[in-house]
Amino acid sequence: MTQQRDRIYQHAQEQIEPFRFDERVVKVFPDMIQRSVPGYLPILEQLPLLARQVVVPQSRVYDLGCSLGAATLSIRRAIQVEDCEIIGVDCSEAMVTRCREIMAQDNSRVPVEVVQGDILTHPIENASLVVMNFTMQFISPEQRADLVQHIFAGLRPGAAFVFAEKLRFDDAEEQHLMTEWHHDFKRAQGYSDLEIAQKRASLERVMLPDTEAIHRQRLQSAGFVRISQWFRCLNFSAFVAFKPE
Ligand code: GEK
Repeated sequence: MTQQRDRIYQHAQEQIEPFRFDERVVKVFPDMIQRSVPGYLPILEQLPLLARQVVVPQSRVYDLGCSLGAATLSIRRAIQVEDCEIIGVDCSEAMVTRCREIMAQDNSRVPVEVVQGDILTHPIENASLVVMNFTMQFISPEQRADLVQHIFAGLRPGAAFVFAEKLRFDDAEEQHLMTEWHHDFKRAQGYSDLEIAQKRASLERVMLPDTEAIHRQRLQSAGFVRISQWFRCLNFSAFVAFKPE
């Protein structure tokens, strides 16, 4: 399948429907996420460094909200130890169907299972690494603490939880500045003002970013230590946190 350009919001729509990860989005997803999320590719490029450090033999890696498996692939190609498996979980049927095809076309030796399921309830066991890129922001805020505790419980001692998110800022001026810069980034990627405005409206009640302080607090409450912001580009950031040994 050739990669299609995202033109979903190109024409004025009378009514903007809430954003959904459906067939239409799946078709353009790699282009959409790369042109919308500053730092998306650098984050994927850095994941192998972490994976090589933390993934141990006879353990599992989870990619929660895996979409088309970009993080899964980046880790799959990096793992050098024996007897590991990667489990990608996503609730969108369209994403999971396409992700399975992509995984089947990749000939790396680490087995991958792509599961259609809810990350809030899908079991996490014997994990040396859990990755959750740009997905917490789509989980209802009152369920996020339980999700982080669920991840913590499924990690082995010393294992890592890596996640990337869009950030929100308490300071109105900083929020405004980051939003403007993000929109400039999208313009530079070829999105029109109409596309930016309509996509923003579609995500309004669907994607709810947290502040960095809230993320840190939630990780600490769950028991994580050595919490680090390992990547930041404008209002997008990635964190790593470890379960104590
Ligand atoms: C990437 N990580 O390319 N359970 C399972 N999946 C969910 C849930 C849920 N409760 N809620 C949302 N999703 C990917 C990008 S996209 C982020 C992740 C974005 C899934 C949803 O179906 C979608 O595929 C993914 O989380 C979020 O690195 O598009 O901005």
